Amino acid sequence: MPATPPVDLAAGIRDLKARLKAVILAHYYQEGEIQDIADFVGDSLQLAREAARSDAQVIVFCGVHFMAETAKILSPQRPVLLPDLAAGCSLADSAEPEAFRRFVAAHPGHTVVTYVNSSAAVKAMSDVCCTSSNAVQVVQSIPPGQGVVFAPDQYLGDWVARQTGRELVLWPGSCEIHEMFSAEAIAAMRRDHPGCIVLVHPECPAPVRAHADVVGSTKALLDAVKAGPEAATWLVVTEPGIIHAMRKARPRGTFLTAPAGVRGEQGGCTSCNTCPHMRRNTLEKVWRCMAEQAPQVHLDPDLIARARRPIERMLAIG
Ligand code: CIZ
Repeated sequence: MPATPPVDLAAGIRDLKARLKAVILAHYYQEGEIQDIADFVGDSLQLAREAARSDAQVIVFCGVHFMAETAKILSPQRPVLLPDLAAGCSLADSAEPEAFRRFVAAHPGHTVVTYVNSSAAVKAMSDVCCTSSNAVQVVQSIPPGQGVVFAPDQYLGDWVARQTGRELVLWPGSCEIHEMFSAEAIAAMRRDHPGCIVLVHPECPAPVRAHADVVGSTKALLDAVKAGPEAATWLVVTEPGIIHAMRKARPRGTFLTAPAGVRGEQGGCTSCNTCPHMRRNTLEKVWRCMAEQAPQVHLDPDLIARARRPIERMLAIG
């Protein structure tokens, strides 16, 4: 018989957290009310580090499946709860493991750099992982002249190639949210809000990035807001969940969400820029997964061992 959630879900979650000796990790793209009950809020690199370092008995991962898998790979002995197992990722899904195996085989001798937004099976075929926070550093750590395959995000790969001056063989994947932003609509918003500071995630295509004052990972964009003026207007060209942390950092700031739209078209919809996978998690599902200790992420131990090496190599790079 399913348990009945308490009226005060946040208090119920705090109570279960103490009973389970759990740590709650939440990604910046989660709903604000989930970020507010978390012990740590961060990007996938920060959360991977937190998962590895925490001595909690249970990890509750409020994010999408590949992130919870990464936590499980780094902490295989501990249960990793994901409030909704169906919280997937269009980018991770854009690299189907068998097709990826053939792609890697077609580029013998290349170092395979894989964005953590990928399945454990794809990580297991990689030499080193990266996140958007450290992708440039990871590619720079590979000796010049060495061929590099970069997967699965072609736009992040293109940005990294330009930042490093390296030629990268790009897997043609993308994030359905970041790919949707419209360069023309962003230019129009800049005209409507003179002086606004445009923050763009590197998963966006180059014509969108061309409008940016700052290009960077969620953490880098948040750091730019923290270092910026108290009462600026910011145009945020990434999943708008990050605005919760930005508003906390700069309560007098104005945060505008960028419209999504079919690329090349003017205008677009400001709710299409919200990741439907991230938003599958709700406060009630967080409470329920803790109450029932399910659903959990399960991975084959052999896959864990193979997927762990590229993640550890990334963590060692810094
Ligand atoms: O790596 C992550 O956490 C994602 C999905 C975006 C970012 O830039 O932090």
